[in-house]
Parts: sequence; structure tokens; C-alpha cells
Amino acid sequence: MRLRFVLGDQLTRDLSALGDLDPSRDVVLMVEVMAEATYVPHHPQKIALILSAMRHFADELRAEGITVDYVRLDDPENTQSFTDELARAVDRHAPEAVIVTEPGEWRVWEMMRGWEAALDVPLDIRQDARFFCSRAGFAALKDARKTTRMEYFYREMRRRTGILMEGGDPAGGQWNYDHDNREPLPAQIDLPKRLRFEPDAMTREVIDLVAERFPKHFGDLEPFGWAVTRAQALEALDHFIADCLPRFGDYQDAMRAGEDFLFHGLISPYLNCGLLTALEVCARAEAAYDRGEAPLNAVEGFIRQILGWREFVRGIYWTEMPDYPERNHLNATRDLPEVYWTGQTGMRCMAECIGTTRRHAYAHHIQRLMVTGNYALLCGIAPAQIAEWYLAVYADAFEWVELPNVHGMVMHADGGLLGSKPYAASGAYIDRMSDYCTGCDYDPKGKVGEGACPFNYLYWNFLIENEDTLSKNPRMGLPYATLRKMPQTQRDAIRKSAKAHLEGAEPGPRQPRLDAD
Ligand code: FAD
Ligand code: DLZ
Ligand code: SF4
Repeated sequence: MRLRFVLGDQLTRDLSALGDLDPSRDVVLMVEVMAEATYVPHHPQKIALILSAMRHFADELRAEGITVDYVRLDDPENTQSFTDELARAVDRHAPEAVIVTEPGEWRVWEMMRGWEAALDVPLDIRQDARFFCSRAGFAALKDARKTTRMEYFYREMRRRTGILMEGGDPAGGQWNYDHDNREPLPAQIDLPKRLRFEPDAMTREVIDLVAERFPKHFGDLEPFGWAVTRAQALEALDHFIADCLPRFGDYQDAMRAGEDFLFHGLISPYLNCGLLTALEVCARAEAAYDRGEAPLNAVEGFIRQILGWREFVRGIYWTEMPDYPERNHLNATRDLPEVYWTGQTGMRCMAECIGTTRRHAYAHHIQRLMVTGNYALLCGIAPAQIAEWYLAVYADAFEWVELPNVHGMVMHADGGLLGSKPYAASGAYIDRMSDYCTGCDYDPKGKVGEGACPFNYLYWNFLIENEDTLSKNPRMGLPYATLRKMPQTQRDAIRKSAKAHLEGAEPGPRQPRLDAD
């Protein structure tokens, strides 16, 4: 018999490790282990989502007549790590071979490469075919210099897949409709009611387990409304395509207090754990355009996130690891402020974005990039500390996608592989794209001093602190020209306000209350 080991983010029926499976003699192994729940203190909703989705997936395989050897988290024999659980399963089944699909994270890749020698059994590591671009394929594109910018890579992927193509040309004549996608939300607009899923008995059991085992992890466990089966995830996708996609493009960058989801997909956890595939998501969005049910700016903008950004960051991750996290281009060293764990601050934008993170293990892209991310960049937080936070707090967080977004896109720690300049912005950006500033303790127009918006003086302070490195960047020419014209008294006032703010921002615990597990 052959043992097919399926990990918690590989819950896809046509996973390569399940190809050529013979139900009469093969066994599928799935294991719930503490090591995976605690390598960072994951948000309880993420743990519940993965464990419940794993249990449902195992039942679906069993319904097909496949034998699944499933180890639960509370099994008394459980050794609580992938390697040791695989070793126990090899003892139980004495397989002629173990078959796996390559993992999403370098950490697990290193473990996996040791399994054949450690367990003395042939190991077949198969490519993860759920991506448009394989790891080797990206490396080849990199050698051909087609990955220097996401946009070049994206166009190549459009050509290769034929998605949103009319013959050899992009649909509508343009590759990118981003200039149509920067609208703030109008005051009067009907927002779609988002589909959430009532936990069934199996999910309830998992929720109770997570509540008992991880009581101190950051984040609310309930209400829990994520899809945990493929059928539910498809329902969530259909709801997005019908009710949200048509306006996704226009308001992709908008933020509104108390509105946590707007027109976003809410599908990244499903894509990342395998309940949905990238190909079917793009195909359904394209079909909505073909039927005239969603405009091109929305559909192109949405597909670019998946066919472009998602594939691009994965390629960067695998071609830059393992030393990628060590880079610190801007030499940022400050500790992560406590506010990231408490959300308690008079800065309404930060409180809102950390609040939605706590409530749902979710924040949309602009909240992550331009609020919590921008703040970390401007404060000069050590990249490893802020990367660990993002990996811990989101239901969709897996290192292959999280790290390039944080380390590269937000912190510019890789020197510009993800963006040619840092996404640094003052409070004016947040004021334009949200209603957060109304009702904030700070004045978005204030430049310095106690009542001024911290983003304003932190922005200029960031430019001053990084002048040697960033002023040489041609795309930073404009702000540095302004800085050079700035009177010394104003520079001094900016430095003083920033110093006071940064000294007041308490460093937080890096691994919050993990000791309690
Ligand atoms: P939508 O806005 O509806 O977008 C559709 C899909 O496009 C997403 O589901 C996602 O699969 C993909 N996508 C969009 N932007 C990106 C991107 N920059 N990189 C990769 N895929 C993208 N995404 C994750 O899946 N996991 C993470 O751990 C993660 N961490 C992030 C950290 C930071 C600091 C930033 C700035 C972005 C991060 N992203 C991450 C990307 C993006 O924010 C999320 O994919 C998105 O918010 C998920 O919500 P959604 O499904 O509603 O997305
Ligand atoms: C995220 C996660 C969690 C919380 N728990 C498990 C688990 O118990 N068993 C499992 O197989 N996978 C889990 N995962 C997902 C893994 O962390 C993921 O497969 C690796 O990070 C590789 O990407
Ligand atoms: Fe955020 Fe500044 Fe606006 Fe307050 S004033 S919400 S701190 S951008």
C-alpha cells in the first residue's frame, strides 16, 4: 500500500498526492498537530477553520470509499508534529511508499526533505499543480527577466492561460484598468449582506476544542462564519460573483468604519487551504464578464490579484527563500507596539483595522497595506516582528503568501522586489479613502504636535530617517524634493513629534501569551 499524506492546506480532491489513488489498497493520512497551531499563535478562527475543513474533507474522502487514517488533536497517542505522526503512521501501515504534495512553507519543505532518510521509506514529493505557475516555471521566468515587475509577469500569465484575452490581445485593449479602481465609497451606497455559514455539529466540536486549547490566542473565536466544505466555499464564491464583483473594482481601495468586508471576495482562506482553486475562481469571474454581468475594470482587477499578485508572491517566496526573511534593507529595528495586540488607540484607522482583524481573522488588502502596514513601515518596526504578527492574525495567512506581502510590499525590507518604492503615505491617503478620520482623536490636517495625525509626521520622519537609502530612488524624487525645501525648524518639529509618538508606542510581547498553551 501507499500512504498519501495530505496537509491542512491541501484540501483539494485533485491534489497531486491523491492522483492515481487506489482506494482498494492506499490509505490517506491526515494529522491535527499542536506544532502547526502554535508555530505562531494563530487566530482561533484560523485554527478552527483548518481543523474543521480537514475533518469535513476526510469525511468526503471516506464517502468515496477511501480509507483515511485521521489523527485528532486530542488523541492521547498524538505526538503533535508532522514528522513524528508520519513516523507513527509508517509503523502502523508499513507502506511501500509515502506520497506527498510539496508544502506551502519553507519550514515544512525542510522537514519533508528529511522524511525519506529519517523514516527509511521511499518518498514521492509531487509538484503542487494548483498554481498557474510552478516553482520551476517562475524560476525560469526570473532568469528570463520577466519577473522584475509584477505587471510583466502578469501579462505573461494572461498570454499563457488565455484568461481575459481576445486572440493575442488583452480583453478591451488594455492589460490593466487600475486607474478606474481608486474610488472612495459614496456616502449613500447599498452594501451587500455577506454570506456566513452557521457551524454544523462537526464545526461546533472543533470550536469547543479550540476554545479549550487556545484560550489566550489573539482574536475572537465566535461568531464563526467561515465555509468549511468545498460546497460552502463554492456558494461563497457564487455569492461574491453575483453580489459583489460588479462593484469590486470601483471600491477596491475604499475603507469605511464598521463595514468590514465591502465588495471584497472573502475567499483567500478557501483558496489557500484548497477548498477553491485559483483556476475556477478566475474562470467564474471571466464568465461573469462574458455574460455582461460584471464590468471589465472589476473583473480584470480581481483576476490580476489572483493570476498576477498571488502567483507572483509565491514565485518570489520560493526563489528568495531561505534567506529572504533575514533581509532588512531599511535597517528597521523597533519593537512591535502593543497596539497591534490590543487595538486600543485613539487612532481610529488603526483601531478599526485591528478590530476587524480580531473579530474576523480578516482585513481587506488596503487595510493591511495602507493602515497597519503603513504604520509599521513608518514606525520602522523590525520586519521579522511585523511579519510574525501578520502570520498569526489572519485566516488566510500562510508564509508563502504572507511573507512577500509583509516583508516586500509593506516593509520594503527586500529592497524592492515587490514594489519599486515603499508604499509610504501620510494621513491624507487614509482621509481620502475612508471615513476613519471623522471621529478620530487626531486631526488629519495637523502636521506636528500632540493633536496632529501621527501618520503625517511619521511619514516625513520616515523619509528623513531613510534619506541615505531612499533619496537615490528615482520614484521617490518628488517627496525628497519637498523635503529638501523644508525649513529646518519644520524638520525639527517633525522629528520631535515622531520621537514623542514612537517613545509612547509601547513595545508589545512578540509571542502573546503562547506560554498558556
Ligand atoms: P480580494 O480583495 O477579494 O482579492 C481576491 C483574491 O486575490 C484574494 O482572495 C487573494 O487570493 C488574491 N490577492 C489579492 N491581493 C493579493 C496579494 N497582495 N497577494 C496574494 N494574493 C492576493 N493574502 C493571503 O492570502 N494571505 C496572507 O497571509 C496575506 N497577507 C497579507 C499581508 C499584507 C501586509 C498585505 C498587504 C496583504 C496580504 N495578503 C495576504 C493579500 C491580500 O490582502 C489578501 O489576499 C486579501 O485581503 C484577502 O481577502 P479577499 O479574499 O477578500 O481578497
Ligand atoms: C494552519 C494549520 C493548523 C492550524 N493546523 C494544522 C494541522 O493540525 N494539521 C495540518 O496538516 N495542517 C495544519 N495547518 C496547516 C499547515 O500549517 C500547513 O499545511 C503548512 O503550513 C504547510 O503550508
Ligand atoms: Fe488615522 Fe490620522 Fe485619520 Fe486618525 S486622523 S484616522 S490617525 S489617518
